[in-house]
Amino acid sequence: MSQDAVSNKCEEQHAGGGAEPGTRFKLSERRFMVQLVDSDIRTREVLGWQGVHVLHFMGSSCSQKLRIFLNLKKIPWQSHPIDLPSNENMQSWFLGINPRGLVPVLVHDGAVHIESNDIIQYLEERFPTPQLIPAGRENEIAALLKHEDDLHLDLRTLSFRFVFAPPGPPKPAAALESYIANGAGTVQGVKDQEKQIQIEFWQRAAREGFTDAQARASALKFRAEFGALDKTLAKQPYLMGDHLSVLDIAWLIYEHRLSLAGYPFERLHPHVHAWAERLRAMSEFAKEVTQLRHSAERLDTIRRAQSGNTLEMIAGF
Ligand SMILES: N[C@@H](CCC(=O)N[C@@H](CS)C(=O)NCC(=O)O)C(=O)O
Repeated sequence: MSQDAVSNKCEEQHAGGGAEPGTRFKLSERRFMVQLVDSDIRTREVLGWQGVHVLHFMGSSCSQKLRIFLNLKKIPWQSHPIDLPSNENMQSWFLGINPRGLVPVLVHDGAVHIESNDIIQYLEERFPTPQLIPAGRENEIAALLKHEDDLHLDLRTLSFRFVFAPPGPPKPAAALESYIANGAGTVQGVKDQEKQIQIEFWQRAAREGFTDAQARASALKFRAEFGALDKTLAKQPYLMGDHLSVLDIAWLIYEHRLSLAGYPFERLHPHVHAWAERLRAMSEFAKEVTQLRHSAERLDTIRRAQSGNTLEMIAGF
C-alpha cells in the first residue's frame, strides 16, 4: 500500500515499553510498528480490554493473514467481528479504535495495534513459539512484509473488480461521509495521510469503478511479484528457505484472493501453485480460506455479468 504516504509509521514505537525477557528484536531494530497513542483512541472502552482481542472480518485478506498466524501460534484470542460489507468500519465506534478504519486491529492488554504486518511482528515477539520469523532475519522480513503491504490496494482493485463486483459504488456516500467525519484522524498523534489515501481510493471507485486499465496495471504488478516467487519456490519449499514463515502466510493470502479473481497461477507460476495447494491443505490455513471461496455458481454469475471479460483477458495473460 502506498507506503511513501504512510510516513507516520515510525521506528521504535515500542521503545517506551522496555525489553522483556525473551524479546528477540533489539529496540533499535524495530521497524514500522504502529501502536496507537492515547490521543488517537476515542472509543475508550478498549483501554480496559485484557488479553488478546482481534477486531476483524471473516472475508478480509489482512484479517485472514492474522488469523492464520494466530492459529499456527495457538494464541487464544477474543473475536470482535467487524462487518465490512455494511461499512461498520466507517462508523464512529470503530474509527474511535482505528482512525484508519481498517481491519484487523489488535487490542492487547489495553494497547491498540493497527496494521496487520506490524501486529504480526509484535505478536511474534510476545509469543515466540513456534518461530515464524527466523532469528536474525527480522529486518529483512520487516522490509519484505512492507513490500507485500505496498500491493494491498492492487489486491483490493482486483478483488472488487473480479471477486466482489458490487453493483454500485463499493462505499455509498453516507458511509464515506461518516468515515471522513469520525475518528481522531491521527496515528501516533500525527495527522494520518493513510486515511486520505483510503478516501481517495473509494471516491475514485465511486466515480470510475475498477477500470480495465487499473485492473491490467495491478495484475501486471502481481505477475512480476509471483514470477520472482516462483523462481524462489523452484529451489526451496518455503519463501524464506526450509521453514514456514510469516512471508508464506502473507503471500498465500494474496495468491488465494487472486486465484478467486481468476488469476491463472497453475499455468503462469506452477511452483507457486503447488506451494499454495500445500499450505491450503494445512488446517491452520484451510480454516480461514477454503470456507470463504465463492461457490463456482457465484463466480460464474460475476463473470457473466462482466460480459466474459476475465482477469486473464484484461491483463493479456
Ligand atoms: N495495511 C493494512 C491494510 C488493511 C486493509 O486495507 N484492510 C481491509 C480489509 S483486507 C479493510 O479494512 N478495508 C476496509 C473496507 O473495505 O472498507 C493492514 O495490513 O492492516
